[in-house]
Amino acid sequence: MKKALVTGVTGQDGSYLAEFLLDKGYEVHGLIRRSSSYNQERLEDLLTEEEANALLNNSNFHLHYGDVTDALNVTRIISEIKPDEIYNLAAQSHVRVSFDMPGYTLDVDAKGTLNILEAVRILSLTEKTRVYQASTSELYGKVQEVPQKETTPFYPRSPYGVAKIYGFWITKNYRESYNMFAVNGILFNHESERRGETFVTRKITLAASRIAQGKQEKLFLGNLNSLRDWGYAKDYVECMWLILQHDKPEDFVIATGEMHTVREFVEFAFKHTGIHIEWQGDGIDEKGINKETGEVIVEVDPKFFRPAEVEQLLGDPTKSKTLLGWNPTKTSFEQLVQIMVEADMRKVENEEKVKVMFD
Ligand code: NAP
Ligand code: G4F
Repeated sequence: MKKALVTGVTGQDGSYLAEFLLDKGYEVHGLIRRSSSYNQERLEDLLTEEEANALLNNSNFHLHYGDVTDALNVTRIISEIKPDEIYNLAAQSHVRVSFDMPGYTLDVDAKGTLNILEAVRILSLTEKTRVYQASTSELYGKVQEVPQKETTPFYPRSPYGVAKIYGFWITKNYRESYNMFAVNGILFNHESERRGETFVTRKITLAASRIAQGKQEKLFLGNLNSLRDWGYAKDYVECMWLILQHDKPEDFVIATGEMHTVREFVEFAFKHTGIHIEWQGDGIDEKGINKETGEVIVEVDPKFFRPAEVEQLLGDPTKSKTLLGWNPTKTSFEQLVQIMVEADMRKVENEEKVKVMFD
């Protein structure tokens, strides 16, 4: 039985990956942080009762308290498990928040990655343990080429992107220096019903569901023109695994090859709740109006603008399609929006009216 260690197991991708690996027959070890409030919802509440029982009562699933910034702790856990595969998904993953917390983002996203690679080296596991690093399309930032592929030069635009660029290169450097199977998945945005509530897609699907059910009045957003290549997280975790099963350690772009604006995402999400949006005005005065009632339900709030923006991201998945046999469009953009809205319509049914939205 293969053993895998997943850091960031309580996050969107970590929770899907843990399920995926358990289904493949792996013994899965997850790293969780101590928190004053409960942080295991994605491993429990967001799943159906059947799925949650299957995951939490699975004798092949083990949770370890830890933090990737704590090198001693990470080294001890790796020395006890001696995993065949490590998926380093732990990160301060919010781009706007990284402008508020650049130092912390550096510690987790850059030094955290080094701590894992160093532990594998110090413990003489370089021949046994394969390491997957969660790299990101944010590395391309101010894009130098459209679409972006494995050879496109990087130009990060946030403390998050800059910290992740260290993660990318240190992974490649350990591969080249110590002959390790250490690889980067350069993943473009991927979303799901488990997406964190302050990322734009989930913020939109939750708000659209609440507005449709009379539990929220308006949705405030930042840059509506921003373009993203959005895929479905459940499809993307399969690719993380495929990258580690490949015969050669190589870096891969994972994307759909299609991009949409934030504005389009808003239109599709509301459409699935039965509300049709009409846009009026420009720039910070642009408003989304409910066509049937004439009410303003979407407005722009400059507080959600970023000091430096990534205006567009579009990935070229040719390499992963050809070498890994991965299907980038298993779930279409419209299906993704529908899955998220349907889940949030069910979720908000039992909610009280929202009092205040800070983010
Ligand atoms: P997410 O939902 O924000 O999850 C992040 C996970 O990292 C959570 O489990 C979090 O724990 C954990 N974590 C944060 N700081 C940690 C620390 N210091 N030590 C240990 N664990 C820590 O992110 P995601 O969307 O699943 O993304 C997974 C990874 O892929 C991240 O590295 C992200 O940067 C990268 N990525 C994501 C996308 C995307 O579109 N989703 C695209 C490209 C790359 P808590 O639950 O305790 O906060
Ligand atoms: O959903 P977002 O916050 O995701 P972003 O910044 O693209 O980052 C995500 O994808 C990366 C991969 O490319 C990951 F590496 C990263 O960890 C994360 O998962 O914002 C998407 C776009 C941005 O251009 C943002 O300016 O939506 C725009 N936006 C407009 N209004 C908003 C809002 N973003 C957020 N979070 N909140 C808004 O109100």
